[in-house]
Amino acid sequence: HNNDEDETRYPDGTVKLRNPNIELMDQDILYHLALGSESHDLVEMFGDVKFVCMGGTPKRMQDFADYIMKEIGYKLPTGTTLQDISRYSYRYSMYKVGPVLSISHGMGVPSISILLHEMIKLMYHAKAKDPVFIRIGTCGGVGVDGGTVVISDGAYDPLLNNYYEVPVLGKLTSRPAILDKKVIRELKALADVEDPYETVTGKTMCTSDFYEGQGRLDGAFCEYTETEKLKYLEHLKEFGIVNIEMECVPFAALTHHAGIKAAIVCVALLDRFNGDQVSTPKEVLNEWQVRPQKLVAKYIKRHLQMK
Ligand code: R2B
Ligand code: URA
Repeated sequence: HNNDEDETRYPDGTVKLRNPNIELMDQDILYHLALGSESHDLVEMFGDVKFVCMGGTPKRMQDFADYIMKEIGYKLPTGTTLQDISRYSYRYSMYKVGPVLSISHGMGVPSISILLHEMIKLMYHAKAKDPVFIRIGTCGGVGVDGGTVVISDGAYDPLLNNYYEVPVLGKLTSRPAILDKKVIRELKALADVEDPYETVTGKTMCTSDFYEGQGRLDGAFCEYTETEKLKYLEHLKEFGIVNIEMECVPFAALTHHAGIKAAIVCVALLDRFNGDQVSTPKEVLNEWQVRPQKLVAKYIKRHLQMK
């Protein structure tokens, strides 16, 4: 444990909240999860959580829950099926498979940041010990082929700053976007050299828009040339950016601020040097999207066996 962790976590690994207001409240309603600290026994429901996996879509996260269930050999209580715990929120979907949570975060910075506030508080209320947060996502490649798995080793905004800036009370606050080096190393080591695709590590850029924000030529608007786009991608590549997505900066910053270890594993849907449209057939994309899940499942299995 380094100093930062001591500040943000209790010796037993439970999450310390850096907000004194919460303890003074009668009840904390996790509105977008359809859960509450008084209406639900959060310790009973979530106290055993070790891995919090997040990804954009409800379908992918339900598939991941089914997949991880098989992989870790988890059996649901007889007569029950996997339920979306947050179904009454109509916002995010959450599935629990033993020590693994699988949750959808929607698209972009605001959506994942709301979820992270509530997930960090959920871990605190539940007294979960040393939970690791992992984002399983999709991205655009910068000089890497479609189908490539990218483990982020840094999270940068479009100005290439590796911190998360949010206006708070009319002033910009800045929090460092830091992912866990050890988790990154372990994930990289678990990649199978026999896989018919590459697994690479590199810097990830986070944008607030899919089209102009990522230098695409195919949005509703475009006021730059293809040459300018390619020059920009070249500039990103030289800086070490290997992929572009829309959540890494708040994900890295808010988990780090909470003293929670975090990693991001994405599959590239295309190499942005070759185009902008996601035109790969659905069946192929579906196979690609399983790739990060396989790697994260290996990581989870390995850690469950170590105990
Ligand atoms: C990757 O894919 C989504 C946009 O298509 C966005 O959520 C992201 O980060
Ligand atoms: N997600 C993104 O944010 N960008 C892409 O190019 C593909 C997926």
